[in-house]
Amino acid sequence: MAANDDLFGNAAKAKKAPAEARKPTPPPPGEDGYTAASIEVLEGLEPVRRRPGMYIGGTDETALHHLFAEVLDNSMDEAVAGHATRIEVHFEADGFLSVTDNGRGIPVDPHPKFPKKSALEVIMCTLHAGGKFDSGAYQTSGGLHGVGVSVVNALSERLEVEVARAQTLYRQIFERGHPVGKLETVGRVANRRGTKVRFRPDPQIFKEICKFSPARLFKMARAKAYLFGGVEIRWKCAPELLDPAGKTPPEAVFHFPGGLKDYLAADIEGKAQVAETFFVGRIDKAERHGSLEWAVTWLANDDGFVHSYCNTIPTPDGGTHESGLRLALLRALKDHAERIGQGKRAGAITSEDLMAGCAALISVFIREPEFQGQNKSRLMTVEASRIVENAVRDAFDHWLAASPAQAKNLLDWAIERAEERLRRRAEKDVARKSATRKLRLPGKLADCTNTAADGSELFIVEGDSAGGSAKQARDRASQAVLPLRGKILNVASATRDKMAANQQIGDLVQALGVGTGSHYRAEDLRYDKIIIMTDADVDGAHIASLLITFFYRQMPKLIEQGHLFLAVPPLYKISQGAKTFYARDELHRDEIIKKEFARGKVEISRFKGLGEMMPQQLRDTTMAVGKRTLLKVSIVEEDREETADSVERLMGTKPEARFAFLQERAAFAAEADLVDL
Ligand code: 28F
Repeated sequence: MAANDDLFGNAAKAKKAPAEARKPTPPPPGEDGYTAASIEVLEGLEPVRRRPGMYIGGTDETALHHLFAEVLDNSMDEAVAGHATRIEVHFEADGFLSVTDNGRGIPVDPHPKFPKKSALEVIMCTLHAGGKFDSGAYQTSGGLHGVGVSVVNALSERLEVEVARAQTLYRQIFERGHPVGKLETVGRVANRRGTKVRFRPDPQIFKEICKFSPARLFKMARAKAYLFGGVEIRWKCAPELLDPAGKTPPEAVFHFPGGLKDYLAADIEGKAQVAETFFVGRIDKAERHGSLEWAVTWLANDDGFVHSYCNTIPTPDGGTHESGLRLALLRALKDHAERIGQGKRAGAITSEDLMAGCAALISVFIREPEFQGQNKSRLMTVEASRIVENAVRDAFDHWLAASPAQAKNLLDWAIERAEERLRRRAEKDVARKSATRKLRLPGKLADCTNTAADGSELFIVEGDSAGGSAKQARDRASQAVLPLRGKILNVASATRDKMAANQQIGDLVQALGVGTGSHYRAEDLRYDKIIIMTDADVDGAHIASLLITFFYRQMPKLIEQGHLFLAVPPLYKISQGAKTFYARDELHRDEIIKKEFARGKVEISRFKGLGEMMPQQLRDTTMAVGKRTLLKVSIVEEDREETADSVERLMGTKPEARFAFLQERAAFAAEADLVDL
């Protein structure tokens, strides 16, 4: 597909401006239609180093990996434009990361406005708006989505660019955005072309984490290959950089001509589906506006997801392409129901019912997309909704008509979900109607007097004795306590019925006031903070992991919206006379002794459990706002898959996976803890 393939009708559709308004004709373009003049030169790179957060959202690990995304997106743009077929990603032992494509090669001719500088140097050293469209060199660009490779240059302690173009190899080196030499002609290269960017992030900018995570790089590269089947991406990583227990290989080749179909199959591996086959499709010239691809299925027992992309860039906050998809699926299904005489029963189905269990991927390619949000994570291009809806609805009509059995399974499943939702709402209404009847709360809950969720906290504690201490130690106005008796159900390996029958889970769900799974309603949450407060021992850790598994599987939004915390009770009390300190672990204990008790004898006692702590101690060390330590439970966006794998491996139904995990880490178990497995 050559670059000048007209994938998008916009240019043809745009009305010609009246002659006098037209800009002076640009200088004659080079042999490949590129003119350097198309890059608007805006400003130097100093602002980028001063406030990196403005350009890459921060300097944490996620921001660090945006550097890789930016460079990779530029190679992907070359591939999507039909000029590159291969990309290599190589993470080297010395911490350098290189991306190489076999595209046209960044232009090196002198820049008309800066005759002494090459176009390459201007691109590398100036923050420029995406001139990618003016020059006609590209039809779509993910790279526009980001901030340009110059930002990567500014934030790298060293960056080397090699360009192979017109049988000549050029190279230029930069340090922190400044050229350390002029563009040099290295020599002739017979059958090589393209661009290579090799860089190492600057530890002066990325102070905490300056090392790429091979697992993240691997997944980001793989995702790109799924999103554009016309490119082969080769992955290579120095073996010494790999986590021995991880699953990231030192080498891999990603090439998925099957596109999103393969991606979806990998995403839902093993989960039961409502219909046997996926609903997949792609349109390469939808109404001459753009191209799109989708892969959809419905999961019988798991909550679904929609992952969407624009120009191979993830749009985690959805947008117009996703709304077009949802609308198309719902309308086509209802039309189908009408056709087979089930219109009435299907009337109750809402988009939430249908999408709750829907696992869908959608990828659109749009010229000059509009995004919303600080990190441009939501697509706003209005016509994307119409393009997607028309294309998907038409295709889904055919899919439903072509396989009546599958269509019936899907329709029955959707109707069941709608009816279940209506039943739950009826129950809620009954509860609400009997206004006098108190909200059904578990007897064991010692609620706080505040009725508003804002500022209220729920401590989930293990056992009645800890519960007793916590009830005495708490601030009754804002702190509620729910004692759970013994180990709670492991929801990762329990059936839905077993879960529904479990008293502890029932109490927890009632106390929180929200439903589980797709019935979770954030606005009904009765507390702002949910704090798991278990003993600082193995059993306490186990209870905490069971509770986290429950929230992760049944109320993931509660974690994603930052409501879940772990209390950190002290393990040691250190005193000398009237002077008392508390330590959360051995390390903290030794630090305190060194710092606070340099001289004389100290008395050290270890807490066996919360139940044996005096309420005052519990309040002053673990519960009181401002005196306590809380750990927030969160899911790192890029580790979503990793997290799902870990929960499945550690808590899931396959003991052999747990066994393998223990074996791999046996070396870390203290001697005393080794058991004869
Ligand atoms: C490892 C990262 O950055 N590859 C790239 C090209 C090719 C052209 C280009 C890039 C600015 C506004 C045109 C060449 N010849 N890999 C990469 N490959 N940039 S970045 O042009 C940039 C100009 O539009 C290119 C003809 N047209 C475009």
